[in-house]
Amino acid sequence: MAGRQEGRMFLGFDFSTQQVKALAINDALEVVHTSAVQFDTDLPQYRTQGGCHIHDDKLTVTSPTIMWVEALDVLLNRMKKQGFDFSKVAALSGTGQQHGSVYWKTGAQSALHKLESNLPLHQQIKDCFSIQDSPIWMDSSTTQQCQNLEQALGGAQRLADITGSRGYERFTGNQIAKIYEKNQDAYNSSERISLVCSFAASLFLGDYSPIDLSDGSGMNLLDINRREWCQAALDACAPDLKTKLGQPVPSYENLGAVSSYFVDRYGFSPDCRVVAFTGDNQGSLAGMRLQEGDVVLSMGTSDTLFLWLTTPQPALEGHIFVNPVDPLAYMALLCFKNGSLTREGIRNNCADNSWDKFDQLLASTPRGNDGNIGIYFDIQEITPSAVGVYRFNATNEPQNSFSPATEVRAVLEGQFLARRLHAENVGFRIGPDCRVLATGGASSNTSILQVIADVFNAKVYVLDVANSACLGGAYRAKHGLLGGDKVPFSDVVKSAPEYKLAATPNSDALQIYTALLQRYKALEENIAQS
Ligand code: ADP
Ligand code: XUL
Repeated sequence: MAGRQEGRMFLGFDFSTQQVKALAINDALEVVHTSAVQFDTDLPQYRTQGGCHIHDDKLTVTSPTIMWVEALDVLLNRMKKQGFDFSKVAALSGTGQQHGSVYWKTGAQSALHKLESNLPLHQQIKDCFSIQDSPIWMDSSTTQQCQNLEQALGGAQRLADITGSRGYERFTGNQIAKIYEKNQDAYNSSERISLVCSFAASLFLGDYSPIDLSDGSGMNLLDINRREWCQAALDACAPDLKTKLGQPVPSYENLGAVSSYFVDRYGFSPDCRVVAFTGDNQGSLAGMRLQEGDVVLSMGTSDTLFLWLTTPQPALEGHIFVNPVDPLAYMALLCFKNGSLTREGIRNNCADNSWDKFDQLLASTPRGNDGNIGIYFDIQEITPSAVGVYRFNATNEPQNSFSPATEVRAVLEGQFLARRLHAENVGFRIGPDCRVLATGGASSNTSILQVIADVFNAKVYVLDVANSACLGGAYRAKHGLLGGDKVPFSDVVKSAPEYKLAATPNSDALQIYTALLQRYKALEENIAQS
């Protein structure tokens, strides 16, 4: 086993929208501790709802930067009271909500260097920020800045080719551009701009942490092919931005020892290493131990796909990031808003609110649904940009309704054909070793998993990974300590629990769904265009 040592632990933190979490694993990768601090309830003085403030325009969404610092104080104190032995932590890493940004005022770096262990962190750095309220990923106030950036780089597709995504309101470059336009003094007095993840790493380091290449890909600023800032994108957003962002590093970078503040106050070992933090989605990819050829299909309220890509094909939909465990590879993130709630709606209409009845209706229909195809975008879909409910028979004629059994199969086949289509649109190829790793509420339904196996013509495994982002942080801490470029991440996590095989494709699935996919693609394209 890669470098196993008795007694030592690895810590992962997750600075997410609603809470800060910590999770520790031992050297055998078993989870030995978890703790969390909820912003709304544990720190009510900041008056957040869901960890943020939605401003009157309904578009601007921020969180008080210092709240995140105080949450860390509370979290570490709690762990100390619970008897957590910080001296055993060999390395720590973590994640942050993607895209959010922190503005360090001139002089903040020297404040980080001089932290005094007898005082809480938040008291010492409360005056270190030139912007008090960090814009977060829920912000959608920067449409104008996105248009400017796309125009400056030669169009939306060109921006996607370079940075992995077309212009998105929440992406940090556009947020920085807005701050520069609206509050030039604050921008000019910022000596450093961090992402939420690199900000969190900076607290542990007692110095500015670089931005990692993977979360850095969520800014519309990084050239994901050359793995360095795209100067034209920086120039289009704000002056002198390169200096303020610092040089990006691979996500497994071992950044140095933990600040003496944490050694003296909490009993960390002075040898404890801080490994670069990354985005929460990237952390989940690591926590779920995605490998080349794998797809994660997360079916919570909405459906999200994580893909491991070697040759990405940036598109006008979805996001391509540098891969967080292998900087020569990529990951894609695709969000589908019409997921579980759409399936649930059809269960309620066609199957008397019962998943059992839903499963029976599904079993009563043949794979391929006699050529019937349904597309159910109850609410405005993200991937693709379209809305409405559409039904077609085997000769592509629009239908007003389907029988309940046809409707049940149509929603599942339509949704998973869409997941596969859009995965292939950004460069994913289903190879013979492809595994679909299913997670989230709907992954408890084996009938649904069978449809996924057939549509993808791949084995489906179920993953029951709680706190995957945090767990990914702990795994990545170990990877970084062992030298991220020397040991493959897959070796480091080899001893983690096996996945459970849940569904295997039927022998006729390839033929049926290859044909159906072609038809689905043409029908969906028509809908998206109109
Ligand atoms: P989130 O993390 O977004 O809150 P969850 O991962 O808890 O969501 O998933 C919740 C969803 O799981 C529900 O909306 C429900 O539709 C779906 N779900 C739960 N059980 C089943 C089932 N047996 N079959 C299909 N879907 C299910
Ligand atoms: C991803 C995104 C969200 C945040 C949530 O692009 O905006 O998933 O990372 O924490």
